[in-house]
Amino acid sequence: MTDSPVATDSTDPTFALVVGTTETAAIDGISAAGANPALLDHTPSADAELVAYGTPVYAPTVPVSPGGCPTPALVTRAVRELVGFDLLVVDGGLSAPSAAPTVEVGATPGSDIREPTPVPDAAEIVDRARRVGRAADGPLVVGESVPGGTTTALGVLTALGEPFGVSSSLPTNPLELKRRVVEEALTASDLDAGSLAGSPVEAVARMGDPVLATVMGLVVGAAARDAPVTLAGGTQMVAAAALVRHAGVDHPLTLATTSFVDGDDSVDVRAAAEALDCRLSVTDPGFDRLDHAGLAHYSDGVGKEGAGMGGALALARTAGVEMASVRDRVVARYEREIGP
Ligand code: AAM
Repeated sequence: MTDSPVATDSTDPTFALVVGTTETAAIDGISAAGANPALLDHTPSADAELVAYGTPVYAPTVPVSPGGCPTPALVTRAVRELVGFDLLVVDGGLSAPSAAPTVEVGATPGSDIREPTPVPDAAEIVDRARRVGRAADGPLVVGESVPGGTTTALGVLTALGEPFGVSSSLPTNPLELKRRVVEEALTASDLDAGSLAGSPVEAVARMGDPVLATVMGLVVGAAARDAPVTLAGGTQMVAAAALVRHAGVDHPLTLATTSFVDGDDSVDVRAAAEALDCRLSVTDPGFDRLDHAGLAHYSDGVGKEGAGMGGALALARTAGVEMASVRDRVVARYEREIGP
């Protein structure tokens, strides 16, 4: 392992972006990963199109938060234009069509976690994704887009008995609401906190979302071929790391996130990474150096992470690309896709 911000070796990484949905996102006030509730379902499809093509194709619009914070997929795309990484979009349960070429692992949209089994096919999804992770080339960098995903991550962490909190796409994390939803989900699934510590796949099936099942499988597969693995994201990737550890995998893992997650007072991502034996890489894109109203939302704690942004920024650093170049490219993308 090197001191590089991402886990890599001399070969080019595969950047897997897992995109999907959970009906948990429809709970009022739980997510800002879309301008309004009707658009949340389109966010993962749009994020995949943005990273693949640089522009929405079937998706109606570039995802923004209700206040106008642009999707982190813009940042991942900007880095891709500068670094040129290989992209593998995996359908982790999309509910709207995406024009991005996708790999199927049998995932369908996740139900609300207050249903007894929101991801009934979790075992099959994990197994298929494992085979994809095993077959992919080079180091694996894996990111996600699933609105409501921090709530399902909290569900999984709770079922596993892990004490870590989760972050949020909202500037003020609705943690009370999330805890209440997770309590109701435990009751609906007839579980207690920690009762699935020995059954990670069941923890995703009963308390999680199909994206987490897919990420878990990809990582287990990449670990089996001894590839360097980077979890590109924040606290949802903490839940993925917990699933992998509870599956008995002790392969080295890097968690590559943004300074916005690291700076989130509602959660201690450093402690979580350490407890799960993950190397932590934090990158600050320096948006506060720009006088840009859209990107300034990040400095205000909106968005924070998603679509593999932290891992993409880490890849830029590894490739020797200055953050100033990344910022220029993000602004150019923003102006083309959203406006001046
Ligand atoms: C993904 N696309 C996004 C976005 N995310 N577009 C705009 N803003 C975001 N934050 P929550 O649980 O609060 O919904 O946060 C998780 C979501 O936010 C995920 O979809 C993640 O990729 C990010």
